[in-house]
Amino acid sequence: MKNDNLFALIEARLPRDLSGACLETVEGLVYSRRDLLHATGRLAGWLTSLNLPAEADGTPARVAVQVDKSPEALLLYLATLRAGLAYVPLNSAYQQAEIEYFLGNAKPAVFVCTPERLAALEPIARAAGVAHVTTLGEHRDGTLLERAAPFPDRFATVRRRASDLAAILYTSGTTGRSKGAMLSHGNLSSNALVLDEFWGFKEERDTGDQDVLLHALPLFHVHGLFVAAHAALLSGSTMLFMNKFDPKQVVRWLPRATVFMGVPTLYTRLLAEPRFDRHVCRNMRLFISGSAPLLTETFDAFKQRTGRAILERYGMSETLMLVSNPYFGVAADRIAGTVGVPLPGVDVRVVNDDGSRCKAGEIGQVQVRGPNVFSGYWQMPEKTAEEFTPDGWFRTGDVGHFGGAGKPEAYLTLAGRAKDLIISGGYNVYPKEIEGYIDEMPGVAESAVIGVPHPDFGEAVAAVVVPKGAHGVDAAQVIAQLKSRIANFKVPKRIWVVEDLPRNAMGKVQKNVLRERYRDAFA
Ligand code: MLC
Repeated sequence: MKNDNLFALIEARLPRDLSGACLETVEGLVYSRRDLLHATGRLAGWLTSLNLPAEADGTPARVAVQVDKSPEALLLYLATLRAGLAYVPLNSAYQQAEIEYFLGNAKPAVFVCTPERLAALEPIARAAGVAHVTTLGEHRDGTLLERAAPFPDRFATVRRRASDLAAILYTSGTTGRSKGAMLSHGNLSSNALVLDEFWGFKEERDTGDQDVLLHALPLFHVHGLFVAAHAALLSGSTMLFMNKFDPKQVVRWLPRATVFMGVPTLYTRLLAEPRFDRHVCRNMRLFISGSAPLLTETFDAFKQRTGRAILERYGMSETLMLVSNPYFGVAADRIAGTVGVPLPGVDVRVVNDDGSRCKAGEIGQVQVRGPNVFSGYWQMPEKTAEEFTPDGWFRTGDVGHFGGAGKPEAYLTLAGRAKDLIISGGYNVYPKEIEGYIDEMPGVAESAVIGVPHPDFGEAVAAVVVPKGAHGVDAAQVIAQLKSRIANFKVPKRIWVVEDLPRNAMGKVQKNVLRERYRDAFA
């Protein structure tokens, strides 16, 4: 039987000579392909020794991880796949109450956190029934590596079918609670293989050139964990690994790189660096942007400064990558403001409310079907059913149009969101969740959370709050309280206290009026 485990695919692609670097940190550590195999072998050996039972239906045990970015965090992800278990990455900004929810929901058998957070998080993990709690620090410290050290370097990668669960990625929910998107080995590998060709990694390999990917994104989301890391691992590229995005460091290391992936905020911050220029980019063949809309002015400024056209693509946790601007062809084929064409093997349609296809230029709902699309939300069958059409297409929640305004008909332009979602610096934030926290504070009658244009984050979270009673609301205190409870990127950057919220005839809060009113708040 063929092994559809994604790690088996990575192994099959390894060159015969394992001594080459697959990962180098900017601090000077070098991990060869042999190091990758051995370290993931030991970690997978330790995980396997725990005899973690699968669910009755065969769903593998889960390994939940909230650590800072480091090469070992990536190795832990790969080892989890290798051991046939399911990986649950958690944003390092999440606070205790958020972690409590994720552990209670995913019911992992193993939880890995930073040494610093162990005291606070271990009781929460135990209360959620987690059997094994261990730690991993940013600099190879913590108990995880000690536990794995005695295990052999060799490990036979566990057999998995394409439909078997590989990872659960939590995405914020419209109703406030996060949903776990279940991704299979088949989802991950089909998407990685398509991108390998579509973005030219295969061609570089075939012509004997070696790509060097500068990896500066976090490791707990689709973009950094899957898109960037899989591209490098499958193509035999070297990853230049940065634990945190720092534009000065990027400028320093770019001359060694050929590919960079980022959210738009990374590109605007790079443009703010005076030393970021054509010379620094001289070896670069590709800059990719995603996770949030790239402004045409950023695309243009980047092209002017570097001579390179950023390739914008479109994806989400539930579908991985579905649409991309082209790599091959002239750079002019990358059209600013569009997210490009459906990837090979991925079906994308734009439909009216009645399900009929929209004409070119006509705005409708974007839906997708293909081997990249997840199997559903973890233990939420009703929610899953709602998000798929009766004929099996996933409703992305985005609205857009093919063609129109002089653009080729194959190109998709996103025109907005059907769901009330804010994307701040590449992180998704659902207003409902934040409103829930604000509304339960004493002195608050109600609130409306909105996204407001922001020069650095694209959109910033902001809140409009109506006080209850005579004492009013102290905006600074609301912010301070939120900071102690939820991930910092979700905390409103501004709060306006008002007497009442604008409502329509049906009594619904008119967020569009608020967005318009505060549009220039961060200008
Ligand atoms: C940090 N801060 C943010 C923020 N990131 N505020 C709003 N939005 C964000 N995204 C705030 C912190 O709360 C803090 O505020 C202050 O900035 C400094 O924190 P920091 O941690 O030092 O920030 P920094 O390192 O500068 O982070 C900025 C960033 C980061 C842009 C590098 O946000 C980032 O890495 N974004 C990438 C997200 C990503 O990978 N998305 C992929 C999703 S996958 P205070 O007040 O506490 O000082 C996906 C699918 C797909 O969407 O298609 O790719």
